[in-house]
Amino acid sequence: MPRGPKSSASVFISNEDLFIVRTQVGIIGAGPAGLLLSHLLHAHGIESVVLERRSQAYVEARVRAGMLEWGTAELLKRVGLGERMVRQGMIHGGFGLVLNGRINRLDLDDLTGGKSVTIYGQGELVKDMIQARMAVGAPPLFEATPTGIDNLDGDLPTIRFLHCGNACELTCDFVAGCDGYHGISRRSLPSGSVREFVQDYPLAWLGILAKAPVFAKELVYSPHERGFSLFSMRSPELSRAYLQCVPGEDLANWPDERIWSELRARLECDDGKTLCEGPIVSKNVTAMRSFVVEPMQYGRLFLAGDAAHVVPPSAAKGLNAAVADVALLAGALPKFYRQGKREACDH
Ligand code: RFL
Repeated sequence: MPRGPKSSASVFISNEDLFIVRTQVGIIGAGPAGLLLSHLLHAHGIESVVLERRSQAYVEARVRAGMLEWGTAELLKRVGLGERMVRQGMIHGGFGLVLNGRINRLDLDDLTGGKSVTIYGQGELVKDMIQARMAVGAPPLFEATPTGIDNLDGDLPTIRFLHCGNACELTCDFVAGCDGYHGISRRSLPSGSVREFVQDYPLAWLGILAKAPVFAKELVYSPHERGFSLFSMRSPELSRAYLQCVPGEDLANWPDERIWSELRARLECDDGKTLCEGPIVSKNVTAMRSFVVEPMQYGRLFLAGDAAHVVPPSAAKGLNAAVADVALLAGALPKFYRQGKREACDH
């Protein structure tokens, strides 16, 4: 346990139906940012409580990122979260770009001096992180819905939340807002305390996950007159693919046959390779948005990951940026506990 002004345990004190919890860092959101932050803080001897409004099954089943940059994969291995990723993830040393009916390979390994990327589903990573929290007796509190954050300017901010019908409070030294773009953390900041920049794009992505063998060993990006398309994967037997569509596209207009026929039209080249079809197990439409807030801190609240910035999924960047944010924050917070000054972790 670090020295410093507060090193209190995370305790539940039941006061009739009001539960009061005290911890060092209150983390809102059990996505990659919140779970990794909790893991990294634990390694520094700093206690945290993760509040997640959804169920464990829901957060583990969310189909989102798949491409982990080299730096992200290296960090996960270094901090003991990479064991299954190393066994099951797919290392890609390049990707294909369809131009003039041919797949042109860009050799990432060659261009970056060996910094290949790892294909490993966000849901799998979230499962690994939850297991790691459970292994040390600090599981996230699922189905806990924050209703407000008080005293962000003071020494002891408090997160009010509902859990199993009970009104609860989590009092902490710091709050980490890791609750994504739609979360409560950023909305709890006093108006005018931060600046927000948003760019919505006039297109969206229809994403599918299909139990179908991959048709290419690496990702294939295809700018096409019918609209952009990307072929990706989660394993050799599980294909992931995206089609550019209009924002708010109605999935009812996209039966499976139309999706496969559109993917074939946009992705297949003159090389004779054909897409393998299979049952589509997930379909969704994702808006394309760029967003950033600055600064990412107000008083004792730090924003991290999608709560602070969003890049369109085409960049394959959001999860990697979330990991970078919390690595930085987890490096700064121990300074507070060593020096006893909040300014030690200002940015
Ligand atoms: P998350 O993952 O949104 O997690 C936030 C968590 O907070 C919970 N929550 C709340 N909890 C309590 N109280 C509230 N009021 C709450 N409000 C929300 C949510 O339930 C959730 O569990 O944010 P985090 O941790 O910052 O992680 C960010 C990443 O999820 C995101 O940037 C990536 O998924 C973006 N992304 C990709 N990133 C990559 O680095 N590589 C990729 O290949 C990649 N592909 C993608 C993507 C995102 C996509 N979509 C669907 C947006 C592909 C797609 C299609």
